[in-house]
Amino acid sequence: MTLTRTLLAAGLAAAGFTAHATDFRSTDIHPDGYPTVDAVKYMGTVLNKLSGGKHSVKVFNNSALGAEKDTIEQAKIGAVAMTRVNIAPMNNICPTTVVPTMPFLFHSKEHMRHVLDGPVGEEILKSCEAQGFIGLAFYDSGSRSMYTVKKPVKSLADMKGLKVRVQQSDLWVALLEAMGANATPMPFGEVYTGLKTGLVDAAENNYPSYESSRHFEVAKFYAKTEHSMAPEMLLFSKKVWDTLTPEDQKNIRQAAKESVPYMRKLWDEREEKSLAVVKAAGAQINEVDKPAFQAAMKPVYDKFITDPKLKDMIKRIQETK
Ligand code: GTR
Repeated sequence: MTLTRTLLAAGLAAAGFTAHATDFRSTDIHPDGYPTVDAVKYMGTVLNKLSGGKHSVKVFNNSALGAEKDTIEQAKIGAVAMTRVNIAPMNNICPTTVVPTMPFLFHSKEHMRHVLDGPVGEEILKSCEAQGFIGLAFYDSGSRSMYTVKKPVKSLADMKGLKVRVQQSDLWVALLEAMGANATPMPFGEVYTGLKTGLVDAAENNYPSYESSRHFEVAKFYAKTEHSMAPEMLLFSKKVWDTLTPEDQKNIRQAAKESVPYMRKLWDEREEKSLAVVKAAGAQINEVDKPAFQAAMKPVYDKFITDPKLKDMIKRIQETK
């Protein structure tokens, strides 16, 4: 065996793929019971049935295998078979993923689901193949809003000079800068301490992550900017994929597809539950002057949506009811 083949074989064995193994290893940064974690477990159950017991999925959640940037790398080299990440850390890797990340693009949860279930969603999933990832599905991630430690954000002016943690994506840095803030990219697992020690003044996320990470304990002002509905992605390592039979691949795609409505149900329930938890703990939630935030996003579109293909995708999304 050549060195590359030996390394690949080791990687595939680590990914849970050997002649006898049944479990594909999948990663997630979220804790037990988080909708993304439970949805991938469910996918494993479906896959087990479809494959007559040949394959299933084992989820390593709670950042057991590292932060999202690391697990994306692991999936790329085939050290894990699957990773569930937000679309943001894929922005610098797979260009079309900037599209559903764009600020104020979707006008409702239904609009977002409809688009991602349709041809635009399919095209984005498919386009990541060239970078070594089989896009299996999008999962919900609600809408992301700003939360601050010291004082509430009510208008765009309140963003000026605020040090805001962002996901590790150039688009996210530009987005916050367009709001007048100073963007600080860092992994999710470091945000709690970052907020507590004053390294950052603010972060942004949906209710379930604001709650499960306990960020609400250190940043109690939650301003409903609802600036992005950047979804979650379920990615399969192309390295591992290419070793599977067409039948295996079909089953995996099918199981992932079936986990989407399951995830959405969990998501809707969790959004309500998380909102109740943070409110009961004293989080103060306020509305913002949204049109001002929206208007400030033009430079972000001008900078990131220059490619005609991406322009066309944005147009098709805007035209989708
Ligand atoms: C959450 C998302 C994670 C991660 C996190 C973050 O909403 O589910 O995958 O992206 O946000 O802000 O890093």
